[in-house]
Amino acid sequence: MRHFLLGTDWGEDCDDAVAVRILARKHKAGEIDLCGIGLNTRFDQSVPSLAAFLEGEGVCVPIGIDRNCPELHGRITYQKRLAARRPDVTNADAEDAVRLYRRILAEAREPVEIMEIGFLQVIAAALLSGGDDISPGTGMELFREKVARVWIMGGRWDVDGGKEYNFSRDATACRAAAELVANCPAPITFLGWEVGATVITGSKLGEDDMLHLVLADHGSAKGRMSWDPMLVHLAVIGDEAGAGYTAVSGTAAVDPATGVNRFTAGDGPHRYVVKAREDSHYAAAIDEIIQ
Ligand SMILES: [Ca+2]
Repeated sequence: MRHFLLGTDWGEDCDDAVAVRILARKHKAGEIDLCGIGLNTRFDQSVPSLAAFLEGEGVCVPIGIDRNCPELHGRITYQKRLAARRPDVTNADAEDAVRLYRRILAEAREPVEIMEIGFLQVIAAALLSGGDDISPGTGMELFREKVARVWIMGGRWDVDGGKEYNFSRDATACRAAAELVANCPAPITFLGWEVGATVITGSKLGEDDMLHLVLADHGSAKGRMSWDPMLVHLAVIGDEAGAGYTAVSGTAAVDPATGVNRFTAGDGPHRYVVKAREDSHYAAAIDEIIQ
């Protein structure tokens, strides 16, 4: 059994919800162990809406939230309907996400893989953390001992000097992406913006399906680009070629001031994926899981 942590910017975009459904279905089927979910954005209804969504999926997974993240008031669309199902839950009920990451890694008896489909400040802070009451080990020690691979939806790898939202939204996002990519002792596979932008999933859900309502509330009732679902689907398969991609190996770097990413091909700890199949192949695979 493979064990996964998920980091998500659950909030503005709805492709995170498609990704969470994939993981919930795989977890419920006993195909993977989803150990926890860390929220790297914080809106009024972040935790209650995610708790309601997970409950609707029939799974119970620990939720953490970045307590240092300023409360955001962006274009949130689908939290309100979900949060109404769990009026008993507030953001204060979730553990700090960095502590959640440290705790899960410290307690893990088998390797853990980390998937990130949002901003990287939580995983970067966990990596650069010092010992605490959870574990005397530093984040670097915990990662070296426990983290087998990191899977990241982020960057743009089809052009030199690509720039993508998860690495560049603000100064915190830029710095975190640079720190994580430069220091992570585990290998990283990136799925970039260019991979998911033309793959549409979620158009075949039933009218009453909770995920359909999420997509509809977002204005994407006919489906949404598939950045996050493609990343988690790739991670769950666990093999780039097996998931329908060519992997380019080398060393990635992110500019801490701008979030611009670059890649030097060759021997190195990083890979980014390039689609080896038609878009319809990935869309069909994901739609089959989420229906
Ligand atoms: Ca996301």
